[in-house]
Amino acid sequence: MYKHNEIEQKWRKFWAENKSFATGNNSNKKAYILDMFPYPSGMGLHVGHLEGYTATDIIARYKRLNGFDVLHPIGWDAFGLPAEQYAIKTGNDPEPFTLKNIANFRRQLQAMGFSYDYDKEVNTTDPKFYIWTQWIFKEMYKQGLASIEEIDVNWCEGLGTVLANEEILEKNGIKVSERGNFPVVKKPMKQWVLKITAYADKLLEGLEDLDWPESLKQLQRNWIGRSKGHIVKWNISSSEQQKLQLSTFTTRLDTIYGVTAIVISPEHPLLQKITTAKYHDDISNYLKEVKLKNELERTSLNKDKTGYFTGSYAIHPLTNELIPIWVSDYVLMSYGSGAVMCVPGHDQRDYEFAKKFDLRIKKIIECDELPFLGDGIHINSDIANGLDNAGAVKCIFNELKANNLADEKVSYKLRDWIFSRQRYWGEPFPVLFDEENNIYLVKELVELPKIKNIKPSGTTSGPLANVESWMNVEINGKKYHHDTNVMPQWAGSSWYYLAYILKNPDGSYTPLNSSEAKKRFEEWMPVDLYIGGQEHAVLHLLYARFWHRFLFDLGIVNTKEPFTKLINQGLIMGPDGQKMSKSLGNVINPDDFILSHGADSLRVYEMFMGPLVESKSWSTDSLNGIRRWIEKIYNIFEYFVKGNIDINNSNNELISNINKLILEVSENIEKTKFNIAISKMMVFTNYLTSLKTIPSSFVLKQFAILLSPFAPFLAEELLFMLNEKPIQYQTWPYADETKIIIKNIQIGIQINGKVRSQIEILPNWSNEEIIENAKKLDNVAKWLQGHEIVKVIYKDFKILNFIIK
Ligand code: ANZ
Repeated sequence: MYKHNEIEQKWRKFWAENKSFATGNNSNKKAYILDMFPYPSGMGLHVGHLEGYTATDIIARYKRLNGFDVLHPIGWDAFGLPAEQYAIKTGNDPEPFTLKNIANFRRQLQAMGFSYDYDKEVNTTDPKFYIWTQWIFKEMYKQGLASIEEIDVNWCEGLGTVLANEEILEKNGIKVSERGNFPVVKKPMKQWVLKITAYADKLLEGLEDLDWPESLKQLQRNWIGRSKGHIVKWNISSSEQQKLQLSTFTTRLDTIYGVTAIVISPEHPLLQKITTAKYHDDISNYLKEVKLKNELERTSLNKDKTGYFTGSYAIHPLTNELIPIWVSDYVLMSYGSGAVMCVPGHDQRDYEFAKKFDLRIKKIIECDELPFLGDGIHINSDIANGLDNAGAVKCIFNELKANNLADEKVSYKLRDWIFSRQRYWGEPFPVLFDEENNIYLVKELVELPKIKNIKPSGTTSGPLANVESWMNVEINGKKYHHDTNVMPQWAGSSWYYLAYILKNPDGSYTPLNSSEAKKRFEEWMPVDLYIGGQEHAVLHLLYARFWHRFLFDLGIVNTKEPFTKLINQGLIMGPDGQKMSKSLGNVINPDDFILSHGADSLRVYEMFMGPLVESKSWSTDSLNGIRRWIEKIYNIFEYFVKGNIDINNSNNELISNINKLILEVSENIEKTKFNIAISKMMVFTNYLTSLKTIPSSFVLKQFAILLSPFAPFLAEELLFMLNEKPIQYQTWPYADETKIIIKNIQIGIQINGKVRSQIEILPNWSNEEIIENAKKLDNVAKWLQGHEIVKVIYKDFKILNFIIK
């Protein structure tokens, strides 16, 4: 009788004792199969983790059986807010809490039979790990990519910290923190900033060759938001003596003859200077109003436009017309130059703005109706008349450039990465400040001090500010202090996939900047397959690509990109079709099902639910069905092994079927179509139940190995029943295609859509052969006689239709 608990326990023990999944080191074929490592929350693993982790595990096991050295590691993204909040709430240290959660996660992963090499386990909160996170930071600092800046940051009072743009959501037009849904406001603060913008082009270009979902690449492109355009410089008329100039950024230089206003951002540094006395009060009231709005509210197309005239005029560089300068919050200071040339005739937002404030609307491109946003023949445009967009841009740019009034410019939506968090549970910065706030890099590890009681320490510094003994350092009589902030959670996850490669069985790490590291990276990088949730489309995946590209530029790693192929697993929804959440009470706990149904059933079920990338709803009924299939496999083996193998009884059909199955399972694993691979195996087991005897156990052995990536515990037990060696000593079965019996295929033949006959064909016939043979059939020839065939419609092995006249 199939007893999953006994079987699973037995093989779990065997694998651990034998280090069955140790990273291989004998083959010149290498495969690096990576999961997005989990944040070890107090809740334990959820079924979504298991979906992605089962998928990579199937590939890892398949690759091993195919003679690859496989690196399939796991670790813990263990710094982070929940542990910190828990610690604050309970007055505990986040470290033991985190370690306890990790132990629980590890137990769950082992229960699922994932073939991780636990010697490679990493933990971002381990000083041996984060000394290298700090090292990368220091290298960035040396290269001018990390600096302290006073900037408008996203301040979240509820969390007591600054957040990156990527950590903020818009809910009903209000900015809130992704974690906890607390309101977020803008506030100037001194922060560490990483210049990811310096890598914008490299990050864009690097996307091209990646085997990633196109939609995900597009998300990253949009996030980087590269626009090629022009800066136009406008002299301000009232300021001849001061020679004030204002720059606008435009992607439509061709429309410059349609400009009827200049609109600047409320944060523009020239605003005060150019506002005339008459408009002063209006504008200072307006600025107060604007402070309360967020970016989305400001720039949405359908939001009512607001703004004020400043009282000043700019001189049109080509026509010398006086152009009124307005201020409006639909212009953002953080993009382009913080000022736009307003072309109401040919831009939607400018049109709405002009309508609201009665500005002139000029038509400068041939069209029926304004606003017209497309390309066309330019009119009312003096030197650009008769030209299209490209021609007009060129001729206008040459004219302006000659007078030094325009430049080419590329703008990015991407902002630099704010890298300070006012928290405790993170990597400390490896720096010291002297009393003049000069920065010194610390050569050694800067270890996070233990604190008894984590308390936020106000608005500009983190809880570390409370630890005076750690904060203040005296070296050779000179006083220094540490940074009160720590790094964001994204730091460790930006390079952890390299840390696995550096991790040694004795727990040490080979130095990231050593020649040994370089050699190992050359062996293992890039990651061949990375599977994880869609929620990391821009955050983690952009940061990790940035750090990796930086390490490439330093000569540390040998590839420009870290992750060659990436798959986003689909969401597993609750039984009610809704996203699982505590509040809906539809969360499925894997622990319960491992006990009741077994890990193998759970693995196979999650892979059988549907295509990996699609979202699907949980159904315990279907899980029961899978459990019955798993049990059936066990029973089939037991039946044959107990005396129903008859060597005198050859069966070509069985041999054909298993060889066909080997082809199908291999192909569908390669294509990550695991649900299809499983259904093929189901068809085969149904066939097996129809047999009284089989000629040898060889077929059973082959089947057990095919099953092993999906249901590894059962597969080990089946091999054991057959007296065969465990999986780690086996190889993937070879499909002997000469043994596959090809059955003829029937196709219906239609004449003008009416079925008139049918034909039996062989799968290797060409389309021409099929059509020619069909025409010769009596029942077809009869109908075709005396008619002209105007069209032949043939759908692969399904239908053949002659259209005749
Ligand atoms: C004149 C113009 C005429 C524009 C026209 C568009 C159409 P993308 O493509 O997203 O880069 N713009 C420039 N800086 C801005 C800022 N700080 N805040 C808000 N809008 C700004 O958009 C570039 C266009 O967005 C620029 O081209 C500018 O409007 C506006 F028929 O200039 B355009």
